[in-house]
Amino acid sequence: MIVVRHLNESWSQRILWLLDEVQAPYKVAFYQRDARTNLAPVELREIHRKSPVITEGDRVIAESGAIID
Ligand SMILES: N[C@@H](CCC(=O)N[C@@H](CS)C(=O)NCC(=O)O)C(=O)O
Repeated sequence: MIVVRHLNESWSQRILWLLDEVQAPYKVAFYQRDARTNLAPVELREIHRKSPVITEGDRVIAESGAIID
């Protein structure tokens, strides 16, 4: 199943909207920006440097355009 690695206040919100629109099954893993730097936490950066990113098993897909395609 697709897991949306969702960073608060980020473009990954668009991926949640898209998956809802196409009624695709997915789960959400939530990540919070660092309160001081506003950067993504290390747990997310270990998967990919930027949000949005989705995973499905071992596959990692980053970049909004690639995810939407
Ligand atoms: N070109 C990328 C842009 C990704 C991007 O700028 N992500 C920002 C949030 S919208 C981010 O991950 N910021 C947290 C950080 O840099 O640590 C895309 O469209 O996916």
